[in-house]
Amino acid sequence: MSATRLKYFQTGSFAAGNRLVEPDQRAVQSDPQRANAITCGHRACQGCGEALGARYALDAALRATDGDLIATNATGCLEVFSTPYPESSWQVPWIHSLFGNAAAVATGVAAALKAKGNTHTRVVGQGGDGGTVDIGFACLSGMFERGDDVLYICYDNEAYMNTGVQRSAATPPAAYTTTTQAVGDQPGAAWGQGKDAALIALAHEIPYVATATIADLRDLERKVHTAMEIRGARYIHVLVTCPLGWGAASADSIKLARLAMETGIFPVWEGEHGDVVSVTKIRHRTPVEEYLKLQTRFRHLFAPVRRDDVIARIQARADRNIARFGLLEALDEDQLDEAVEVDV
Ligand SMILES: Cc1ncc(C[n+]2csc(CCOP(=O)(O)OP(=O)(O)O)c2C)c(N)n1
Ligand code: SF4
Ligand SMILES: [Mg+2]
Repeated sequence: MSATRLKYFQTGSFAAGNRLVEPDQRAVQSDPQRANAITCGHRACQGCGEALGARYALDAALRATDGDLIATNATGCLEVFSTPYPESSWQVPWIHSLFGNAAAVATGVAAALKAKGNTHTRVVGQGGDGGTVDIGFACLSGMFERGDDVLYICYDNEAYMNTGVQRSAATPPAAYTTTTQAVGDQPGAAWGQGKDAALIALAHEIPYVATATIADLRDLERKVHTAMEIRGARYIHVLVTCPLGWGAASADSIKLARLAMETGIFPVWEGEHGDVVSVTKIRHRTPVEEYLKLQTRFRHLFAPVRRDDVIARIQARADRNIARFGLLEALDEDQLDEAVEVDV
């Protein structure tokens, strides 16, 4: 599926309306006949990036399969807010797995379909970062290495939000969570821990791996569509904002996701069979401080004593991503050398 990158006509507002592009380039959400995987009535917080990301991802998967889709869902916010018993917001066949086995349940559904001779119904597994990167990782890795015919989507809000904001292996260093308090010389989540699930997925050399954010929903839709055109194990890691867990304004959800991308904190790329094949370039290097200061999970870096040392270390991580993935064409050689040499 091709996609035209929109220009930002309204500089500074981050807005690019459907009215500015030709009808065939408009987002499907402007179409009253659009697919609708999650209807109104769910209990997500205002501004929940996970609700938005899941809706766009599953809508895209529904369109790609003409609605012939089954979804599995790990325990977590997405599962809880969408299915308060006995109700459900889902408009697709949907099964709640355990916290740690959404990938295995998806594999089982795909195997059952195959055993029945059904080659048309497709399967999507879903989970939060805790359910994916932590407790569900063995099931996911097995799904990858066996090449099971499943698209697995991780909605990464960088902590265990459903149970009250505990650290996961996707929580960034220095972030406050209820299990990484902002105390001591190195406040917040420890440095040198955690893992990059998308790069680990890529290392399995599966047919398709991508990262995305809710700041670029057209890009997310395109990646889901691309993934659904491929058979075998596929993985998409979506950064989704969480106003509650990040201590951010609900209205800043999209802005924060965009800042995560434009600072280099969250690189957006696509990979095939073990290689990165495309990256989303950023226009200019936005200082990480712009991103950090909008979230109370990082407020201990600004008061009562400003921690320039920690902010510089986070900047170095972002710069390393920019250099590693070639995110910013404008970086000159000296800056690139400087970025890769910083010890993070
Ligand atoms: C085996 C097991 N341990 C712990 C839990 C409790 N639990 C439910 S959801 C959750 C955290 C979910 O975090 P994540 O996967 O990141 O999803 P989020 O809520 O952040 O979207 C935990 C610890 C559980 N359901 N099962
Ligand atoms: S706690 Fe976060 S992830 Fe959960 S519903 Fe609220 S905003 Fe969404
Ligand atoms: Mg989470």
